[in-house]
Amino acid sequence: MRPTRTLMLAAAAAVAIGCSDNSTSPTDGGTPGGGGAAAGAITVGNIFFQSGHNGTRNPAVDTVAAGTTVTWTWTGTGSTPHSVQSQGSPGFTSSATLTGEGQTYTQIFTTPGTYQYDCAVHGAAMSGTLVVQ
Ligand SMILES: [Cu+2]
Repeated sequence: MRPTRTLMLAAAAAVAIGCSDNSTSPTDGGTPGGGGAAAGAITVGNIFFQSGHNGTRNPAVDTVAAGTTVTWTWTGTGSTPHSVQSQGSPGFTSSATLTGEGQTYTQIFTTPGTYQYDCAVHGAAMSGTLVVQ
């Protein structure tokens, strides 16, 4: 009885080690560097847009599936106003000019296309590209 139980414990330990080895390699893929946030989370900073998903900045370049809710969040902007301003075609509804930590602007993108945006206050000094597919 006792030897059998010891063997089973050894086998269980081996399985656990195998699992932890596998978990050290990322499985989500396509997330080089960056904050690791879900696709569609974008930081509005001084003076940049930055993808929360892959870390790209000026332009922040994000690729999302059609139907994704995209959220821009004002982060560390202090008293400096910014906006999310659609540029060119296809376009989307631009935000108001907002000031203050933690402000957010959300849009749901349902139509595939490449959307360009900047900031109405800072123009091309802040830029982003959203690829909806
Ligand atoms: Cu700005």
